[in-house]
Amino acid sequence: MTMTMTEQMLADEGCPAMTAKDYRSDVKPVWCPGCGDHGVLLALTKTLAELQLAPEKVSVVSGIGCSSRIPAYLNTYGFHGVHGRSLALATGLKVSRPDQTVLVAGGDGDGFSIGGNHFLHACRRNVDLTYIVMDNQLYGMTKGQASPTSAPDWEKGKLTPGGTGINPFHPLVVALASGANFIARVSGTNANGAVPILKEAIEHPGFSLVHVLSPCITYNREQLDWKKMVRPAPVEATNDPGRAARRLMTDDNLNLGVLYKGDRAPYQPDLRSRGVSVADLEAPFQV
Ligand SMILES: Cc1ncc(C[n+]2csc(CCOP(=O)(O)OP(=O)(O)O)c2C)c(N)n1
Repeated sequence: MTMTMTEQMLADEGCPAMTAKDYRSDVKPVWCPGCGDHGVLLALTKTLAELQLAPEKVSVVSGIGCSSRIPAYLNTYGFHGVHGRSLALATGLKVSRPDQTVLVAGGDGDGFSIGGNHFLHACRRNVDLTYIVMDNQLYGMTKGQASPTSAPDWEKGKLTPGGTGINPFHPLVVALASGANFIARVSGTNANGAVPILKEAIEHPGFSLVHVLSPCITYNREQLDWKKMVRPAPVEATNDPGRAARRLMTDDNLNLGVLYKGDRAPYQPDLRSRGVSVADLEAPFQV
């Protein structure tokens, strides 16, 4: 495969390496000061610098929400899609452009409510994507409604003053049961701690879920306590889905690190050998 201009420059002797700053666009984040998503942005730029990926070889796809604004703040390709459909977009992109490193980002509402069905099938298909979910256990952008990961007794939800009374969705258990190939959790308040895990997730073939505890200081200030409550997972990552299932079923949402690392082969259809080109696929949509 021919090198892109940046790759060629990086390969040339004496050319300075890409730094985290090189992956930031000049758009200033609109997130509230103290929002965990700032930490994710920083961790992501540091990870891309560690991997020395050429920005034009990386695509970041998102849905809708505060967290889904992240592609605008990066100097890579980006697609700010519609609510809950980031994984469908990213799947299409990766199967037609396997040379791209495709990252998907968004919130718990985007990924587990409106996008819930896509989440199940993205895990099942196991296309080589890294899905970063910034979980603040609420809908931030629409001003603090309960989400599928809200605690049942969280009484400050704008539409649920008495709490939802419903047990939260456990994205990691669902991901494992649906076939995800890599499952990890990081904290949005510890960017440096997130870097090696994001790196491993990007490098691991197949569908990788990185669950981020990303506090929303505006609609649930108590989430700032997560910083004191999180801990490294007490056991090493396993590649045994049965053992991972037992661990995840008792996971209290506070264990950080790689929790499951599977070895399923990613789904990557060879469109060319089937005689299907991107131009063929696009043809019916030409206006
Ligand atoms: C089809 C559709 N339904 C509803 C909305 C309204 N809406 C925008 S963002 C959002 C939820 C965002 O929550 P989350 O994904 O958790 O992200 P956060 O803002 O907390 O980062 C909703 C319901 C929309 N934009 N489009």
